[in-house]
Amino acid sequence: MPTLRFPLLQGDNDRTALIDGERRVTYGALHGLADRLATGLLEGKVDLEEERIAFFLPASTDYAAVMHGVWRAGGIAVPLNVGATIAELDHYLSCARVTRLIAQTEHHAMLGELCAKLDIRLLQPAELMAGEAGVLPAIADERRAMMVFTSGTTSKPKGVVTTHGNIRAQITVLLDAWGWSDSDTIPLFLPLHHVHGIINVLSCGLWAGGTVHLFPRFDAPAVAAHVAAGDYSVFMAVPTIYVKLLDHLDSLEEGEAKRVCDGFAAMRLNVSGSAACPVPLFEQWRARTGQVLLERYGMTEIGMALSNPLDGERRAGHVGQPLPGVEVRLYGENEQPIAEEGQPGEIRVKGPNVFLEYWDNERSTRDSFRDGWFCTGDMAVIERDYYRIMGRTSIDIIKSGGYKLSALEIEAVLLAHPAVAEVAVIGTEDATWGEVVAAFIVPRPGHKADAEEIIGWSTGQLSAYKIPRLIHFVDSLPRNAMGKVTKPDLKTILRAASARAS
Ligand code: MLC
Ligand code: AMP
Repeated sequence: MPTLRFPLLQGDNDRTALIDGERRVTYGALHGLADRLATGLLEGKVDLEEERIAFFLPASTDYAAVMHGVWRAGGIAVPLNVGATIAELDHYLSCARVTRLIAQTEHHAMLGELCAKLDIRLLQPAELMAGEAGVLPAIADERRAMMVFTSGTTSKPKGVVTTHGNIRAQITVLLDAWGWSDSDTIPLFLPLHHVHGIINVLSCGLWAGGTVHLFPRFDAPAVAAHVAAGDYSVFMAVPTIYVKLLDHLDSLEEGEAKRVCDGFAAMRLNVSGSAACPVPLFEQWRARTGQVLLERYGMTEIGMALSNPLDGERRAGHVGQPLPGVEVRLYGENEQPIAEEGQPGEIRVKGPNVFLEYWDNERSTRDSFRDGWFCTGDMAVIERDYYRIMGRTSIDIIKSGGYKLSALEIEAVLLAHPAVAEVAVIGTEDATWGEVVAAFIVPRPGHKADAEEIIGWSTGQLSAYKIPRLIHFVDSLPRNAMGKVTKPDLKTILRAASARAS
């Protein structure tokens, strides 16, 4: 039985694993596709030996078959952002030293030149699944399984490498903590190049033997219609999506809005994460749907670490307690663990869920651990036994709609524009997105640039969600005695401006 050999797809063979448009794909069919794809990738070899296989695929049966096929053949799965620009893909593919890229034929024209430049074979899922399934290797838990790119405090995103054992730990802890079962059905509209979509929704759903309903992107009316029809038992999203759903409810006529709210009320669980859920949003969601959001805290490098309980108090503005098997400590500035409640410190994490390394980046890997503890860069405090996230240690990390963005990566792109002499990028608070990207630009003398021109320049180089929403042209940037831009001053300037405007 394939389910015993590779327990990431646990459903009985005739149960529905995926709903993909009009198609229902059973566990048996998905196993078959993954085995055939693995065999196709192996091309007669015994094991891919951690070859990096990238895929540029939207949420689809092919995506799941490719992910599991790469794992079964012993490769490292590198899921790519389907909204990425060629410049971003160039970085991911060359950093990971990818040898083969899987994409649908319709994307081959767009990817062909880059693949030729990087000497990557461009394939499509159907050709890899064309043959019969053969013998597949046994894969040990400590083998590398996946590389997901994450923005950090360096200008280019880093590849976070997790092992099969890490992935297993990240999934199984949630199956227990959140009571997953094979009768669960969950919609998946989150991007599949980040752990929220990959681990919490797709992988948990499939390991539990449940059904995952795939959407190519978040579409409030489409999702709400299925909720109203009572199609789902569990719902997981970033706070921005809950804001967008509340806006959508406001746009519906009363009867339809009630049916959607009733659909949410009937679910067994609504989870929020990837960014802070503001207390007013938590309260509005409860008032409108009767659901008490379960907020949890996680990160690409660790999967999930802290969670409010399934049974018990789910406290607004708090992320609960460490998940079973995940060790969490707060460390103060003196590098000592904090013993009492109420004292803020950096969250550090240890456990089988914690990633192996940043790919090809020994220095960043070393710098991100202290005494075996992974340093998250997030600050928190414990209040009446529950953790509350206070913010990040670096001002250069921005969270917009659940995406983590690096101010330095955006600055590097803007600075390359001929009319830009200096630039500083910050995140500024926003009711829908949590934070939005704001850029302060000092123009180069003799050059003319306007916001439209800068946005056009960024569009070819950065994914849409990284492009600055606010652009301010200034004569100079505030700097301290060392000449460093004082970004907190820029935040204050924007806050004062928005207070004046409202
Ligand atoms: C889209 N846009 C964004 C944006 N998402 N801008 C800023 N921040 C974002 N996050 C842009 C679009 O490109 C578009 O630009 C405009 O906003 C309006 O688009 P939209 O159609 O209204 O938005 P939509 O496409 O629906 O996207 C919103 C969203 C999406 C919330 C569904 O951002 C999303 O899927 N976010 C989830 C990210 C995620 O999964 N993070 C988890 C990381 S893992 P224009 O110019 O075309 O108008 C992690 C660990 C953990 O954090 O704990 O889980
Ligand atoms: P990523 O690197 O994209 O995986 O994003 C991880 C980051 O998202 C964490 O380091 C936190 O800063 C943030 N995050 C995740 N969940 C929460 C939450 N519930 N509250 C506040 N911040 C969160």
